[in-house]
Amino acid sequence: MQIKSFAEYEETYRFSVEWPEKFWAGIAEEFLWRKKWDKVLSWNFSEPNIKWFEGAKLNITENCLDRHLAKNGDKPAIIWESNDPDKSSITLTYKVLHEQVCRFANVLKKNGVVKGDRICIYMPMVPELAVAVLACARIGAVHSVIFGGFSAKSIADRINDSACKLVITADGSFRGNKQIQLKEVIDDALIGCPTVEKVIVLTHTRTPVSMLKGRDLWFEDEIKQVDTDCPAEEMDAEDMLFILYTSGSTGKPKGVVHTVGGYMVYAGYTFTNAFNYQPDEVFFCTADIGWITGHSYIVYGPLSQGATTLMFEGVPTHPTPSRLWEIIEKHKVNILYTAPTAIRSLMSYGTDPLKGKDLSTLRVLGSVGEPINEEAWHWFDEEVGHKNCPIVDTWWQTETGGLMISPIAFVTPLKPACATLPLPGIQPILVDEQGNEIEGNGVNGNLCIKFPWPGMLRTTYGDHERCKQTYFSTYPDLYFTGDGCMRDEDGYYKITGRVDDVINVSGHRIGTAEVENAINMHAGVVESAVVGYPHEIKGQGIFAFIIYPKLHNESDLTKKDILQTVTRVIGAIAKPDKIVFVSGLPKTRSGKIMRRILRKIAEGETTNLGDTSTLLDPAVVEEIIVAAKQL
Ligand code: 7RM
Repeated sequence: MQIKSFAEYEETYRFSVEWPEKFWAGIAEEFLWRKKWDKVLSWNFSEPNIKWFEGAKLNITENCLDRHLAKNGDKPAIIWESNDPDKSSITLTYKVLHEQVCRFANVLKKNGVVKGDRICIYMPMVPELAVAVLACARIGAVHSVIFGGFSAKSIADRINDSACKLVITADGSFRGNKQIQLKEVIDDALIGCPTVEKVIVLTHTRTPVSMLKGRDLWFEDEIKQVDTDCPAEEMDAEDMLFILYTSGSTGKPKGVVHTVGGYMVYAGYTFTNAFNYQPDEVFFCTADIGWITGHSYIVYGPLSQGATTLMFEGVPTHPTPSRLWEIIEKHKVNILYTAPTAIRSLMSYGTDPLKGKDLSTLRVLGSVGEPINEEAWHWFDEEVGHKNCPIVDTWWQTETGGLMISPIAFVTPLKPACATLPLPGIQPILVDEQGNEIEGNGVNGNLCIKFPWPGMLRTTYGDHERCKQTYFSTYPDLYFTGDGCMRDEDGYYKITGRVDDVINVSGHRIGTAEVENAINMHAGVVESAVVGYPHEIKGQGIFAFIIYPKLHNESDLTKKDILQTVTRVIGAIAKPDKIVFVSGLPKTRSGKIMRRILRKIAEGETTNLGDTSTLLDPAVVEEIIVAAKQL
């Protein structure tokens, strides 16, 4: 199923558009099914209702584990590299991983988990996290992984939204020189989570934790009490595999739902093709499993293809800016998949940290999470790839399950900082504000997808109407991505960034409304408006304009207090980088905040603010400009 030449890509692409069902059935044939499908696809984007491989029976872990045992049982499945460079790495072969997954699946069963139950996972980047994820999938439980940087309140909201029955966590996590007391955060969260019956706690940082009688259990104790035989639960292709919460432009994060069959086929197919994975290669994705990139390209994509996936607990620049290069050298990494924010951060140390590091095993490089700037692209190409490794700039989303618009390594002719062309089966279209298709090349528009693909979201958990409203109602019969996009003279796609109120901070999606709600919870705050602004390392930073009438002399302390509130309500990842206190916000006569103007001010623009004729009170703008300048 690996595409070998550009001509073959073009031919495959044409076929996939003309005969989508035949195309995807052909790809799906390469996976292990207990029973094949009765129907490849039924769909409409109006409800929406999307079903792939209806009637098929399978278990994704038999594809990720069991089917590799006979030939590749002793091949490394997961190589784990600790946060601490002096600690030795751990290798789990397919045989060992299979055994651990079965064992932990039996632990879940022993604690009353059955098919369909939702399980919250809040863990450090350790092998047991992958084991926990796969153990859920083994028995048909639905995992909801929450990134280690979210607060107790965020966790509680997510646990309650999907009524999780059990939580899997650890005492704490290491990230660089920071430690997070994961269990403590879970304890705080669970005060408001009546559905959670059991908490399984892994020992990792060896920080003291409180263990509640009758609720909390040690991971290490539990796995001793079960055996390693755990037949996989037979799943329907359209049974739920996982929920992953993601931010949008309004309200609370949505639980994006992916199902077993289509997601598996899509993650596996895109992995093998875009990265040109070869047997025995080591694939290193630097994302956290708490995000979709980790789900699809640390766990499911690589393992479904029998690959070796490297899992790194720490951060690329700790304890020194050479760390990432040392890991590549140590584990002879062949494919490196990372984010522009990481590249820019590494780039800021110059090329000294690279000196003497053997990166000659690298064959393919990948970028994901945000638009990559040309400077970072060239640095990656020259200093890391030595102009010898194709860079795949992969555009996709939590909702798409896998890569959508991306070069295929060694196949697609590249352009710097460009996601290039849709993968087979993906039908992008650009539309204007009214939803009219923008045809031809050399054009800009809002990026939509007009035909289903197996990895797409099926619903948002517990609220199908919200899924419809968010993704399928802006433009009838199209999936709307929320991204702006240019199609250049050659028909290549270049993503320009979000066109909605979502900020992309270091490749993490943060809704402006969410941050505003958090700020507004702080005593003394009357109103706030949050926008993104260009940030050298993070891509975008968070800029908050806050009305706080009773400001005292120590306004810096008040700022810190507000940051503390945001940390409590959402998590440290949503802390504004800049705060200005203002007496009013630019509003239209109908009371809408004119974010367009605030965005310009946040970018440092002072004169050219666009059309301000609908402003209720122009004096407010003058004041804000002065205040922003003084930062
Ligand atoms: C995989 C992931 C999705 C949003 C998406 C875009 C932005 C992601 C690229 C990109 C330009 C890229 N999922 N985005 N990849 N923009 N070029 N290669 O990041 O759900 O967390 O974010 O990220 O705005 O809509 S996500």
